[in-house]
Amino acid sequence: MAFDYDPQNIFARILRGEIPNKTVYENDHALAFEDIAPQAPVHVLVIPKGAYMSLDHFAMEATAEEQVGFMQAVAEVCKQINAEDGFRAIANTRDHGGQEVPHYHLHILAGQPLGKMLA
Ligand code: D5M
Repeated sequence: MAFDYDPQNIFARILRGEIPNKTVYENDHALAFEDIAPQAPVHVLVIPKGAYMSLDHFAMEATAEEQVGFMQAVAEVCKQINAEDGFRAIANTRDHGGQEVPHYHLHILAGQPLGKMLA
């Protein structure tokens, strides 16, 4: 599959500093910031700094260093939220997954019971 990345998407613009964000954590390969429309008391997005449009694009084409950097950012977010009580991580992917912003992002939701999504 060919992954077609749009460099004008809003998260690319955040990474270029063209749009402000509420940064939670940043390293060389990833940025974590607060979602603008939170669906839970804690709603953080973790994105890679590379030009990857989706989870599968990132998993297939990102370097090992990028993937480790991304997961380190996830780990730092988990340290900052009340992860002991649990959380949900979601990666909406393309049309069927309901993805709106075509730059890979992992939603991390926490801070209240979130119910069960899958039986
Ligand atoms: O989720 C895209 C998410 O991106 C959605 O929860 C809103 C969030 N969003 C959109 N614009 C911004 C800005 N500027 N800052 C922070 N968060 C933002 P999806 O999985 O693609 O449906």
